[in-house]
Amino acid sequence: MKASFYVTTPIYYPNDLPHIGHAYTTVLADVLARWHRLKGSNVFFLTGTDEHGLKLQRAAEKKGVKPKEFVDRMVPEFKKYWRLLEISYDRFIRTTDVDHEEVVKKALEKLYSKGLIYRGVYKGWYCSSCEKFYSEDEYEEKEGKKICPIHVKELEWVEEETYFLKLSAYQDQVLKLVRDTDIIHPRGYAREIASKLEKEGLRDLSIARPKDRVYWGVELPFDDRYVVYVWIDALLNYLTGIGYGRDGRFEEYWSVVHHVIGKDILWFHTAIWFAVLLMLDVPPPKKVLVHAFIINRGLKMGKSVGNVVMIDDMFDRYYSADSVRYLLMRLLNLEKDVEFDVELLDNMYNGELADTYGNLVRRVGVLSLKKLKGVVRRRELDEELSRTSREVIGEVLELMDDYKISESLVKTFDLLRATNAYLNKTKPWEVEDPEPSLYNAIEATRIATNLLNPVMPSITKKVADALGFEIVEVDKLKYGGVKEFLVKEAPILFKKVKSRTS
Ligand code: ME8
Repeated sequence: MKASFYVTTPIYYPNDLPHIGHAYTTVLADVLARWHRLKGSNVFFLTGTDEHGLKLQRAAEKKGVKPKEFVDRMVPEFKKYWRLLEISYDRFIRTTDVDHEEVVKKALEKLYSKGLIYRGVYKGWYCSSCEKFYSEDEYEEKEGKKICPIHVKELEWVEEETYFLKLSAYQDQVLKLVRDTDIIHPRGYAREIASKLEKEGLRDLSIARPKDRVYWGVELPFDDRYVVYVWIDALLNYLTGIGYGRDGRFEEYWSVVHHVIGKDILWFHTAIWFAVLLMLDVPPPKKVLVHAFIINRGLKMGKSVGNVVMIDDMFDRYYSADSVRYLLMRLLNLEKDVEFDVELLDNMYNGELADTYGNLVRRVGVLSLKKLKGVVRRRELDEELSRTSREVIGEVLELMDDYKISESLVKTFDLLRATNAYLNKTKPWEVEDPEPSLYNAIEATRIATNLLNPVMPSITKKVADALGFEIVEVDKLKYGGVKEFLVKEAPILFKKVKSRTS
């Protein structure tokens, strides 16, 4: 039976265009989706937009349009960028989708009828950019003002009658899931949440907003003066996306769900989400895969800080989706923040993509056409390249299954470098019988290209077409597996960028 794989990204706030921080997460999720397709699994990949709440309401008001009109205008922009980056999602969910609003209402009804929701008064400091309340030990203080540590802007005092969700009743069960299972990855994040739970506990959460303040949301099914708190609405998208309550696929995909998120929304996706799922009698996610931030000048990239790099900027400099995807995944670090450094990216682009991969493909292409009229038959296999290929396949399989994408790219490039060195050593341009050398060089190029396919889907397809092979499922990938290459052309894959320092 085929294995299944379900991967999600956060649903982004469409108050602004997505930037490379959003692309970082979305490309990561896409690479995992493509990797699992390459492993022969049934894959479902969900992304989308988080359209309700105060932040969106205010963004629309600022533009002088109704919230729905505003989000309807923004969604095509997100889809455009994801198309540009070749994001292969199966569904783009919007929290304004009818089936989602139904799921939110049903879930809230269930929680209410189970006696898990009660009325009370909430007082606290709120950040509308995070859409969350900050406690005393979480916010920062500057000149007597309470400041959001993420958006570096003043918090607002909110005091209102609301409804609470009894998260506190689930504190022990949630702590167990956080501490004693391997759901949260990497484990440092699990320790962080466990320690927060131990220190502060899991407090009941205000899950309703009075319509006279926040009118843009899903109405509470048991009190029409309120809308549902945007984070509860948003988290439930992961259930709607695969047909919760109405579709047989739900069971299949839910048991293998991987939530890919940035570390800013870790608490919501662990403490709060695990408790809500327990309340709904839905098993916890299989994985919450967390990454750190891309930072610029020491701060998390964000519109309110004014240090964002846009996706267009990356395309202007590195030309194609494949190179942008490669560079983002090459930077990827789950544990540590990475500084956006153009010089470093230029060097990776020129040194790895252009000089190593591009140059190799061009060389084997040109030589095959010139020396063998493009027909390269299988000859004796080079032992060393064959062994290196086998090792690299094995290591990449392990690394990818451990979400170590950057490391797996480095490994694959070791094979490409070894192949360039092999060409230098065997010199097919001057020997009498260049076929053994060219066969082995193309074969190693094929293996590397196949492994790079999830990260660079178009360029690898172009290389496969030019050199005359197919991208195959990874378990069928074997050195020496191709009898004959019919090389059609020798493409130039990457145009070098002028490094700022050169
Ligand atoms: O939080 N570095 O949406 P959002 C790395 N709607 N990743 C970054 C980043 C950066 N500098 N900036 C943004 C929300 N991200 C909610 C989510 S899900 C049920 C609801 C990525 O538009 C990262 O994945 O603020 C982060 O978690 C996400 O964008 C936040 O997107």
